[in-house]
Amino acid sequence: MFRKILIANRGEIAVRIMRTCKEMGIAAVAVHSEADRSALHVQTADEAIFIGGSEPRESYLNIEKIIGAARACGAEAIHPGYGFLAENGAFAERCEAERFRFIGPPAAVIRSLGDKTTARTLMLNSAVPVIPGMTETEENPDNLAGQAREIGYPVLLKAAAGGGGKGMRVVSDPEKLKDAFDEATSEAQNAFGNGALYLEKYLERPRHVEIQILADAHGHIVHLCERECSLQRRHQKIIEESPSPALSRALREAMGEAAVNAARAAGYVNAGTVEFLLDAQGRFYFLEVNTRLQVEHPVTEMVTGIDLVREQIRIAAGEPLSWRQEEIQPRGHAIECRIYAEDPERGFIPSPGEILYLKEPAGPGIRVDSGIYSGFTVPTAYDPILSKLIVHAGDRPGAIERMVRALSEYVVLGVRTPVEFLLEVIRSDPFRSGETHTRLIDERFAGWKPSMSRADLACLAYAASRLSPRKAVPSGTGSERDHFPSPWETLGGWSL
Ligand code: MV4
Repeated sequence: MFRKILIANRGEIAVRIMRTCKEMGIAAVAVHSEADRSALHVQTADEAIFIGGSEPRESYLNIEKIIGAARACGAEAIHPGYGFLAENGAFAERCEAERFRFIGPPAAVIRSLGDKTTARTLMLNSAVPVIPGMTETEENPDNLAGQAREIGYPVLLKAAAGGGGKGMRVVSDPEKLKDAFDEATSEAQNAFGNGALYLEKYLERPRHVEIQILADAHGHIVHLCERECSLQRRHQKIIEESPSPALSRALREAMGEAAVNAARAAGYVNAGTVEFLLDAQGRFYFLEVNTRLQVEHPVTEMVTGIDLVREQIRIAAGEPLSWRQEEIQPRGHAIECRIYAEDPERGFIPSPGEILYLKEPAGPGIRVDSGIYSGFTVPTAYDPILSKLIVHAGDRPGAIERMVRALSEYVVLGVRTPVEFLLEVIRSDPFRSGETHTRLIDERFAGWKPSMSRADLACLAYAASRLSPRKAVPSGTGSERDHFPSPWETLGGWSL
């Protein structure tokens, strides 16, 4: 087993990975940027290495800096977390070339699954149901009209290098095909440096159901059931759960088997997620494979009792899977809410800044994967995720009650969060009845307003900061020790 792992990431996921390293007796090394000098992942690590400026390109996205840090500390393996370099084939390749074990799939697998048309072709050849559509990209929009007619309108233009909804356009009639193509191709070119597009049949209001898989280097593959991720806002997942309220035991088994076939077809090794769209008739279709640990992995950990990071590390070290398929039985129900520094009153724009006061929920069946503490300044340079709140209970109604309690206990002052919004969604009738689909949030909760005014919240933040104990001040920053900025200074953009 490895003695030392470098974690090429930041925030809550870096802290999460370090926790498993500790339990396994493996030293965990953090890397950090300028903006993250006092970040929680730096304080949690056994060792921390400064790798550069706050801009991701200068630090967390910089392959040379990461490799240099791994060399400097003598790490044997690198865990990429999610985002940043996690699905970068060149990075995985470089790790292997430098003799660091990459904790993820082989570079060639990352590359082939990263190309959506290649992935579709792989699945078509392996008894995995695929959304009707093309398996080659098309450069000339004039050549698409015939394909679109064959597939049948409405069709969806997608970027071959895509994911996350960028470079995607729904086209409902032939007249609009050319304009949609021009928009989508330039969006894809800007986002991925690759404007190649293809067409799929557009499924209306599908559910997004994904299957977690684990594959070891000895040809064993298991699935860890599904996560229901249908509640999204503009392609950003906000609530995830397992099991999915939409799956029967038979459908779970069929989708699990399809996911294992998909992994086998791709030559997959390590943890991965096979995404499917599920239509109202219970038909499911392959969407894509995510070749990383996902943000929402904890709901799977809660219902299966399996530590996915531990399995990732064991697999990367060449050990066989710890579990046979028959041993993996989901128990109870888990729900995750993502807590971002974002302003629900202003279209969920990022709301970075100093955490003036923090009280995280606790108690039976509650897990908080957090990357912050009271006194930490959430940087502007990165995705503003603060934490994930995960609850586990015997059944779905129990998990909903528990999530209501947990969200009600959660207090974050100094930055805006969606806690109140999430409470309203979790308590809503469509959520309670499990009628979740990918457009529910945009259709039912558009124009939502918080009950408390910004001025009231600012007063609360001020009072809380006077009542709270001294803020944690990281060592080595003595000059800041005597300065306790008042909330009126640090509330920055807040207008009273
Ligand atoms: C689709 C679709 C409907 N039909 N493909 C959005 C992100 C990208 N990875 C795939 N996405 C979709 N692909 C076909 N053929 C609808 C979506 C989609 C969606 C998918 C999952 C979760 C939320 C979504 C929200 C809007 C659209």
